[in-house]
Amino acid sequence: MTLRALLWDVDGTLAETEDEGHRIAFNRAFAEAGLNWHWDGALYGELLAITGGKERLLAWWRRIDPTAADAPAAADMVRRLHERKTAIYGELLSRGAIHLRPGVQALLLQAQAAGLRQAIATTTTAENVTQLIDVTLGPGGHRLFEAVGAGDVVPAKKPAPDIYLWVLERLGLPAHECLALEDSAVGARAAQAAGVPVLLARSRYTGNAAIPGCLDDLASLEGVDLAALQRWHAAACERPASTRKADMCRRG
Ligand code: XBP
Ligand code: MG
Repeated sequence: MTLRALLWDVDGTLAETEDEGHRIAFNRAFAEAGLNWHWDGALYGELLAITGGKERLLAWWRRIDPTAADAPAAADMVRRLHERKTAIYGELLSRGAIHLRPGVQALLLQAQAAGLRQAIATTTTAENVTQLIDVTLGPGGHRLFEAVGAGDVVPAKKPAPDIYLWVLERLGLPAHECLALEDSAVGARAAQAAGVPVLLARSRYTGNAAIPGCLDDLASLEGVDLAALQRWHAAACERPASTRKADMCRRG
């Protein structure tokens, strides 16, 4: 089975954006708005189970004050807070606060040189992805990715498979010819639900709980080369049907 495309998650996989960017930006937006909300690392780790910044904000608000969070004005407040958070995240990026994780750039360039197709499948806001690519890979970095599936382009965020299905459709490839690179349980579930084999590279917020069904479970992509990805992908298709999703490695 030939590996034709790499599908990259963004937050936690390309970079440690959650701690270096998103969490800081959320807290600054809260402070600017005069709210006494503060998400420390432990709380944020818990809240990451809810993907999407706007969805996370609303879920948090419902947890601490359900009446206010369900009032008619709440949606506008969440939208404004999130807009400001996105602007602050952009400022952090442009100040060089966020870096690609070790091994990521080498793998991206190796895949490009070998003619592999690459795409992004993320729940984060599209402008965050554009700017992350600009500041870490330069304007030429955009040529690496044939499709960018991000944020609200699909209604249901990870762990729903929608963003992966959207990207597969753009690439015109079957799921089993792709490999997803993910850092989280929700991300892995999304890719698997779309039938895409997943290689897990744990990030700061992944935790230690087992994440079933991944081709391997790494602490980092440092030192991982394309030949290794091809071996993992090939091995996924050799597994007995009982140990993998039926649609993951259809032959033909
Ligand atoms: C991770 C997320 C995102 C970010 C915040 O996405 O859940 O919601 O935490 O981004 P992934 P926004 O791992 O799929 O890249 O505030 O822009 O939604
Ligand atoms: Mg992620």
